[in-house]
Amino acid sequence: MKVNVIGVPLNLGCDRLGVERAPNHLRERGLMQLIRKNGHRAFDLGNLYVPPVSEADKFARGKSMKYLDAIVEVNNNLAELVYDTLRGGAFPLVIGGDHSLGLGSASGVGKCFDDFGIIWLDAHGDINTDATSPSGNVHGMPLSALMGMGSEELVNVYAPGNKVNPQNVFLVGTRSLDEGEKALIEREHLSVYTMETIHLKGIGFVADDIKRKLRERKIRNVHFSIDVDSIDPRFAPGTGTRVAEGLMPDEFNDFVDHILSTNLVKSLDLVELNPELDNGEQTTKLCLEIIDRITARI
Ligand SMILES: [Mn+2]
Repeated sequence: MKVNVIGVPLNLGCDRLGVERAPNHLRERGLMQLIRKNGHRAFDLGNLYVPPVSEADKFARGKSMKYLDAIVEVNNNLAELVYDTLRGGAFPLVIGGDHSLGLGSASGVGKCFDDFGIIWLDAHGDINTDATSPSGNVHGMPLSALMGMGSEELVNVYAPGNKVNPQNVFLVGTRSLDEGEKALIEREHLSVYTMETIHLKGIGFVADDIKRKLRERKIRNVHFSIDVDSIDPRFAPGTGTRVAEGLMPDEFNDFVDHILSTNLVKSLDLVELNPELDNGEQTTKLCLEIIDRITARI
């Protein structure tokens, strides 16, 4: 199929240098050739423009959300690019950058499909709001904003209001949740599959459970958002917010295979690779393997 690669060299959501380098880093190591090898017509749409910021911009809109204006701007543009890509019958492959970009990419998906679900593979919840975030880093808030919770500026990116029904959100690999996030999960009855659940019941059970729910809810389209920190840091050290006891590569691959076998995945983010924090090229290589695996199955 036609695959549009969209680079998002955004680090404002994690407020740490290095992740912005990941899209070019992967390109220089054969990203496009890898996708073409799997039989796709792959186009590189380049990197989205990220406005330059100064230290004064960090808290220009209050202490609770750093670099808010620039992050909103980038996400708005990303949403339009993802929407156009889907409308053109192509697969958007969004390469981060930090996970605040999930807000824009899933917003673009939401404009294209009335019924869609989000599978968010991550060590964290990314469902803080401006009221609950301990850090003010927006990469911890995109998923709550997509569900219509938190600051208006984030909730109304690209289109007014919530983009996805909380019922159709699936968090997987979770092992580090803030108090406000735990409260939101309870309140909204979110489908969260923690590492504890995965260890107890197995990744196959988790994937089957998600597939069953997608079927029951007649969801025909899925946005798959993969944070590299979902994988155990022994295998993926090159990321900014490492949490121990993550997914083993086999579990990760199993899960990806299960989810892609549904043929419901219409778009993908791969985020939070930080080449500057990597152990040599270990995590970079892993990311290329992930993209190879995924593009061989779409
Ligand atoms: Mn994340």
